[in-house]
Amino acid sequence: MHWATGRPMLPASEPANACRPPRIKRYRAMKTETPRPIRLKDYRPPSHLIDAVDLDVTLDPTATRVRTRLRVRPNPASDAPATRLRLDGEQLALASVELDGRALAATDCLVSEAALTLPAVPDRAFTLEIVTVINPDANKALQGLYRSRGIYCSQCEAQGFRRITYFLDRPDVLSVYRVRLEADRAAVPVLLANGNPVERGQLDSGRRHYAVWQDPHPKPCYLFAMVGGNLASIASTFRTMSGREVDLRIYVEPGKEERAAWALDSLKRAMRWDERRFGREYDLDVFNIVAVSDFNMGAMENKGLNIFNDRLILASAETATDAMYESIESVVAHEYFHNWTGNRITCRDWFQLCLKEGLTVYRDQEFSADERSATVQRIVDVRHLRATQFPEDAGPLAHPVRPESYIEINNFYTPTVYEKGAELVRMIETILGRDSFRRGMDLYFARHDGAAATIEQFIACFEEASGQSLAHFSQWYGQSGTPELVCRFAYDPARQSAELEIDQINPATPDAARKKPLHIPLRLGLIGPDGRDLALRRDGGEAVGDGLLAVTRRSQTFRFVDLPVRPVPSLLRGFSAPVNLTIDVADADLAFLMAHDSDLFNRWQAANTYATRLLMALARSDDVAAHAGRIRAFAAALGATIGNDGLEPAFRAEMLRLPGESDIAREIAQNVDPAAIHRARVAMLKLIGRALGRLLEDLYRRLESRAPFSPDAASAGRRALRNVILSVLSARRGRDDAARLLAHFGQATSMTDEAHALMLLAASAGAARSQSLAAFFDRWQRDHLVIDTWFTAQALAPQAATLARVRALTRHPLFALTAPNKVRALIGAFAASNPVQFNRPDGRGYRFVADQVLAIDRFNPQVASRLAGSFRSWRTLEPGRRKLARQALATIARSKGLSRDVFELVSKMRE
Ligand code: B3K
Ligand code: ZN
Repeated sequence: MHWATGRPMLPASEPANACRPPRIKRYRAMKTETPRPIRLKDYRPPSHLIDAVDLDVTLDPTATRVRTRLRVRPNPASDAPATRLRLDGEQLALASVELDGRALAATDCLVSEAALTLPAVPDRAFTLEIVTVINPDANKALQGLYRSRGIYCSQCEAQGFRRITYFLDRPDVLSVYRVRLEADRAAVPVLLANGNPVERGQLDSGRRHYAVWQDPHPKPCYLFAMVGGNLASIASTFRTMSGREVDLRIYVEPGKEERAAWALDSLKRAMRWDERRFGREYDLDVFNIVAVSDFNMGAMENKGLNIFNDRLILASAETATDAMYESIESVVAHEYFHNWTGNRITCRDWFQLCLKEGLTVYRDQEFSADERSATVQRIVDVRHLRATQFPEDAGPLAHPVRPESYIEINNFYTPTVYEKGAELVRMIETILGRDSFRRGMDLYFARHDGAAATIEQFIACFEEASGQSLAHFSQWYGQSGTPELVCRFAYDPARQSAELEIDQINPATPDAARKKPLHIPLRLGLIGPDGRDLALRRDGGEAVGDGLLAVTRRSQTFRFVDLPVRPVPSLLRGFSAPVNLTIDVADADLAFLMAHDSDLFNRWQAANTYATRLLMALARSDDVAAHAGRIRAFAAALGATIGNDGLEPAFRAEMLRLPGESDIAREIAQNVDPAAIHRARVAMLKLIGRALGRLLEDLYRRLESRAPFSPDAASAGRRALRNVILSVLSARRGRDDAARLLAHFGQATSMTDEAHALMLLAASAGAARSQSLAAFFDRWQRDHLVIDTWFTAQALAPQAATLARVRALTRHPLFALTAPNKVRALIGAFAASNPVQFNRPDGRGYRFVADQVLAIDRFNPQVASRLAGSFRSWRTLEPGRRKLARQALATIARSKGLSRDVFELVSKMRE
């Protein structure tokens, strides 16, 4: 009997023989007992497999009805009893259950807050039909099915499908899906699901309609997606390498179609690149992308129906910065690349997450490197890795790229899994060489297509394809912490040889005290006084092909011979491994590397090391005059690069960008005083601005462009250099500098220039600050994406008044705590990117963020948990701030009803 046709949950109409529905707790986080960790070593195959899923969904804002028909069979690979079936399910109103067409009695099924258990199913294949009712409008966790600005959309990774229907919600259960969606035709004219469209029609004299979608590729339920709403679209076609025509379409809010052109162009370039570079062809007749406003993260790779945060789709010259254009290009590519690395081959369990994420980040980085400047891309990626992953690895949240346990899997979509995971793939390529790496990838695609795989299986493909053992290397996957290479280089003029001694230190982390030495590929060069690389020959005459050394032990010495002159070593070229490297090099040698290294990444690294060294010295003593000579010498070395028109502007921009305050804090590592770091950075910028004034002013003028806006890499590079110059010149705070900044803002012809100037103005004092913010607000208040820049500019201002302003802005009519983009733009930016005000010495920054974490955790645990992560480096602070941060964390920990997400993070941070 079905009793979901009317309202579910009404006990009066409840038939005696049906399963009793669970009492729904409406999207409130709950914690009844201390959550227990899930462990990799406990992995067991599923008791059953689900070969086919047939869904029939009737969309309704508060009572969407989902009829699920599952073709279930016992899993031959499982030793669990085949007669007991436990299906995951949360926040569901269960309406009915039928097995092979027979309604189940209440005694045949047990319903809890987390599952539906059928204790006596047949020991053979059977069909299960389940009807659930869900409430999209009440769903502010944005997991499962919800509505964003009137658009129904779903988010199932990691465990959202269980909020749509009861299911084996784990990635190693792969099924083919047929989905029928039905809705009011006027309110919901567009109905989309995974796969290919197979049927559509009208009902109820055209008042209602339906669409049927079929996905022939078996997939885990986390890749399921459905969308319904009033959406407009832009379309194009793509002819694949074997000549098939694919319809491409991007759905956006009506009126915003033109702003999706760059995303569509990026998609086509990504599709072509994956064919050329990896031989991967797209495999459905259509590829759809939908942009929605409320999304917990950037985007989601659902098979054939990617769903995106609209800030990663919509762009126009007036509204998007170059950085946004770049992000759109790389995230569209990333989600597309998942079609093979993630969707065709998925993960056996969530511990293998880096199998799809690390690999796909590696692929999108390579795509961006090919589309843009490879050197600049590497610099940007390494900067990002160091800014996000290194602190994670050095703090209480350290975990291996493949973690061994979790309480809440959503807490493990981390920089370690993504960015360090990508570095591990890159190291495999470095160690094996490009051709063997490609053969390994080909084998992986061929062998595991259509299956759920593990890291061991991935590694085995490279070992087989190359004939090389990766046994030692693969320990990277299980060991957290950033290795440190302490290097000493000594030249012996009498013997015309040099020795490079390397100690590998593998620091203890809270998750594991004992560490093993890892296999670290170290690329190096030795540069002669004329600026050219010398031939690398090891003792015994062995040539070091491609400059690659294998550091495998705790202590190793490499001896190089036939060196007629003292060379300057250039180590870790291209950042060949995610490690910290220290070597005692003179300032003069760093200046030499900045000017001569044939590896452009290491030229940037030399500048970065040099600048960091000076900034650390400045932060230790406020005596600027004592350091002025060294800073001027650095500025002179920098000036030679910045003024070199033979180098591309984007690279010069990276050279001129000083390390950020958090970068300096990371290097200082203990007893950090964020205010001293801030003062040091301001002072150094000012000195460089003065030392290079004429050169920078001249370049600033020469880089001005009157050409129409184009988002290409070369144009963006020129804007980037001009904007960094503007920052350095503005730091001098001269009258001309203030005028230049105001003119830059007032005459900006792109959002890149406008937003950059706004950030600088918002950080300044005086009338220009409030006037520019007001002007920006007037111009952009109706654009829900651009206005985020206005929130962020205010959140990042280093003045003491910022906290009060941020607090007031949380009550602004355009702000909503339930909108993740707004939370990230205002509170997230304050906590993560304004170190001096988040770490106020009075602790009010911490208390404010802790309060926001608790408020958000009541309805969106994932966003709350991300925000709580801002405290991850609290132990590195000086004692006064450390104590206040600890108190704020204790306040969160003491609160009742924490979600699993926040509970896990805060517990780890306090350990
Ligand atoms: N796979 C998604 C991330 C899902 C996050 C779930 N908490 C997007 C991506 O990495 O491509
Ligand atoms: Zn991804």
